[in-house]
Amino acid sequence: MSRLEEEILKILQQAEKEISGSFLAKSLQKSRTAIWKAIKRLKNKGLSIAVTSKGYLLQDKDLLPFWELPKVIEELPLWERVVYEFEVPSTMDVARSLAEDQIRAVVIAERQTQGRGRLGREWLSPSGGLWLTLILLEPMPLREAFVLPYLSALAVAEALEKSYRVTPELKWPNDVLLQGKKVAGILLELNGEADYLKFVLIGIGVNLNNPVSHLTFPQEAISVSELLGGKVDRFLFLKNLLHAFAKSYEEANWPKILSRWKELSSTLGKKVRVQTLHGSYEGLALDLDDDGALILQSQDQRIKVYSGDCFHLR
Ligand code: BT5
Repeated sequence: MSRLEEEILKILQQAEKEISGSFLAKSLQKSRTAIWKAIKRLKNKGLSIAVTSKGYLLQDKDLLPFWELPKVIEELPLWERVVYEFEVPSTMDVARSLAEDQIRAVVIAERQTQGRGRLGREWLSPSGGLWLTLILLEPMPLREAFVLPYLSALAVAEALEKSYRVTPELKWPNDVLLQGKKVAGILLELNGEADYLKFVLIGIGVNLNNPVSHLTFPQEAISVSELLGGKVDRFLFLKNLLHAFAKSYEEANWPKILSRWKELSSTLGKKVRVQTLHGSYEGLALDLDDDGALILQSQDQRIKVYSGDCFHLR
């Protein structure tokens, strides 16, 4: 985003009604044509700005304070850059091309038009939620990658607790729940050779101010604003999330992560059905193994499952 676009947006974001082109031109000491061109560029990037005879009105009112984002990243050596977009098909794809160029970025979008979940499922990502992908370039052994979904879900849960004083629960393998409903999902994409990872993309989607509880999904959904009954501060959550993630990734204490995950888990101790690509297993969810597998007690045998969709049974 150019400096001029940024300045225009800051003014429009604070305005209650239309702001005229001449007012913007005067305050920013630019020509009206320059203002008009900058507005056009912003619209092309996916921002909703209504243009009326009285001027410009920003329709996206809940944007993150994007001018503060570089400062947040400066405090976190794990990343070197933040890429902020209004609308993209998926932050995963933006992140992938940055990772291929060896750029350690955090990619955030206000909206995704083709947000995705696991196995190519659709992830609804309208304005108001938080949709981001974290790029990790430090190569780690492939056999340790199992910890990343747990670490990420835990960071989301910790940030939710800290930002909003809510009590999240974790559902195997990668969901964060509030009152038993899905508030966040995590998507991991790995890229590696032999037994080492070149890069990892961690997609995190959190329902914050976007209404979701009216939508029909196999697993009921909820947003933080629906739970708390009012709009919440998304920037606060973003900062807490990035700090929580970076702290626990840098600490690299995997057993501690698994045990914290178990403490917050609503899956362990429940009867569950896990649907995997190879079949469906039913049993009591006993524990997580040290290699990240879910251990199921099914009649007289113990089964280890590494991935799949989990359904809590009554
Ligand atoms: C996930 O998949 O839960 C991973 C979601 C990851 C989304 C992030 S957003 C930033 C980054 N960019 C992307 O394109 N993706 C990542 P899974 O466990 O497969 O759950 C997907 C299922 O959740 C869908 O099939 C729906 O049933 C349901 N779903 C879709 N949108 C939802 C939403 N906003 N909230 C709750 N559930 C939703």
